[in-house]
Order: sequence, then structure tokens, then C-alpha cells
Amino acid sequence: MPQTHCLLIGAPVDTGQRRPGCLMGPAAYRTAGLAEALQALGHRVTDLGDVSCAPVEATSINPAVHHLPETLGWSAALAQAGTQAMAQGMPIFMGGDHSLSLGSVAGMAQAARDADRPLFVLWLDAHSDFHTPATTESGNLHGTPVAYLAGRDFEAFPPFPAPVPPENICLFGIRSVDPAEHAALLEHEIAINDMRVLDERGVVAPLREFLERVEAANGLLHVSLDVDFLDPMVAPAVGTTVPGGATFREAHLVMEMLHESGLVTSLDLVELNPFLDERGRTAHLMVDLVASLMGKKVFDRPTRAFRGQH
Ligand code: 5AB
Ligand code: MN
Ligand code: MN
Ligand code: MN
Repeated sequence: MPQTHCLLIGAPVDTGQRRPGCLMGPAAYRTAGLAEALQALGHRVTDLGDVSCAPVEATSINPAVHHLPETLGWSAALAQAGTQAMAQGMPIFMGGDHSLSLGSVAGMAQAARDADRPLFVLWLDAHSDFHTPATTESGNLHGTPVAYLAGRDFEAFPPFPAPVPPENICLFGIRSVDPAEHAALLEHEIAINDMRVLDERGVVAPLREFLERVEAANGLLHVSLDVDFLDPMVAPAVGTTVPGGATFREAHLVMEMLHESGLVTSLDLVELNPFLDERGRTAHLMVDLVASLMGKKVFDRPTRAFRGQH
């Protein structure tokens, strides 16, 4: 199995929503043994520690938006840390709430531009996160990163480096979309694999379709894993639970397929709120999912059946 250099980037971001606790995420991943799990699979791991930043002065035209200066600070710092890490291996952002992806994906877009390769984004989430600062009603910026990376107008934020074309974005597992997001999504050709689609088709066929496009384009693939992609029965440690999510096995199958594709170049782990966890079970599940993404198998066979079998 080829060894990957995994660069763990702590992103204790808590300002993209209103329920305190996500700032403990990086510590929870370390406590749950993320680095050790990757090392056990033969990978090289460097923990870069937690990123810190200073706020950037700004105001929004939407009075609901809160913590804009902090979010701008995190975005710039995480984008920079991410682009640097990408030059050495595979960045794994340990969040932190999902507003961190405003920075992490910007960093990956910069790296993709430097490498002259297209960036693809797989968004594993209950939500579409397609608000702009102007349309969000909650004012919680963790509900906005997909709109930013797709190149929508984003007020105070720097223009997204090389916006990701809608056909390179795949939303997977969604089951909660606000009206303003819905209207905007209808105007973009983003692949929307909502839970209704996954109920009917399963996870394998839609994911394979997307991965084939990434492979054909020689793309970089960023995966953003929101804890609420999972059903709250298996992953309770998240502020924004939505029933009817991915099961334990569906989520693992997604990760196993991603591993077999060999296409994933960077990863976000977001929205874990350890304060809401039950004896660390959600943190452990997330670590287990990363292990599957990085090569852990249910039963190791010399050849695998999924790829190439249509
Ligand atoms: B998450 C909601 N659409 O804008 C909003 O958890 C929820 O990163 C956003 O996916 C959820 O506040 C953001 C109602
Ligand atoms: Mn999200
Ligand atoms: Mn979500
Ligand atoms: Mn959430």
C-alpha cells in the first residue's frame, strides 16, 4: 500500500455557529488517536498543531451575520496553512465548525491552480451550505462555504482563488436545504445526491459517477466530511442534527470507495462538538472513518471488486 504523508492541521474554529464546543474538536481527534490510527496503516503523520489567527476588521450588509472578522482571520490563516501542507502531502483539517472550509478549500484551490489541475469537491453533509453572507438567516457562516468555493458573490471575503465549476462539486447526503439555498442551487449544475437519491440508488453508483469524472480530468479531490452527514443515532456529537442520515456502514462504504479510487488529496473533518458526545463515540467513529479512507479494510483481500465492475 502506498504510504501517504498526512499533515494534521488543527482548526479550533467555533465562530461559524452559536453553540460552543467545536473548538475542542482538534483535541478530541488527538485524544481519539487519529495520528496513531494513520500510523498503524503505514502512513507518515506530521501534526502541525493548531492554527491561530487574528481577526480582520469588516462588517456585513446582513445584520444577522456574526463573527465576520474572526471568520475572515481563520479563512486567511487556514488557506495559507493548507496550501503549504499540500506541497508536502495530504492536509487533514481537524475542525472546528464548517466555516473553516472557507479557508481550507481556498487553500486547496490555490494549490490546484499552482499545479495546473482542476479541483473537485465532495461535500458529505446533511446541509447544502450554499448560503452567501447576504442570504443567511441564521447568520451562521458555517452554512456558507459551498457558495464561496463555487464563486458566488461573497462581500467582505477575498475573491475565491479559481472558483470550482459547479460540475466539479458533489453534494452527498443532504436532507436540509433552506429556501434561499434551494433557489440558488437550481441555478447551478451541482450534483445533488440528497438522501432521497441515496435511499433509491445506494451510495455506490452516485459516488462512482463522480469519482470517474475526477479521474478522467486528472483532478485534485477535496473531501469535506461534516459529522451531520451521519445519522445522529450513530454520531450524536454535533450541534445541527438532522434525522435520516447516512448509516454506519454507508459512511464506511463511501470511505472505502474513496480509498480504492486513490483520488483524495485533502480532507476536512468538521462540526464535531465533543461537549455533546457520549463517551467519545462520535470522535472514535470519525477516526475510524478516516482510517477507512486511508486504507483500513473490513477484510483484506488481494483484489477488490468495486472498481471496474459495472
Ligand atoms: B453545517 C442552516 N442552513 O444556514 C443555516 O452544519 C444550517 O455546516 C446550516 O452544514 C448548517 O443556519 C451548517 C439552517
Ligand atoms: Mn456543513
Ligand atoms: Mn451540516
Ligand atoms: Mn452543523
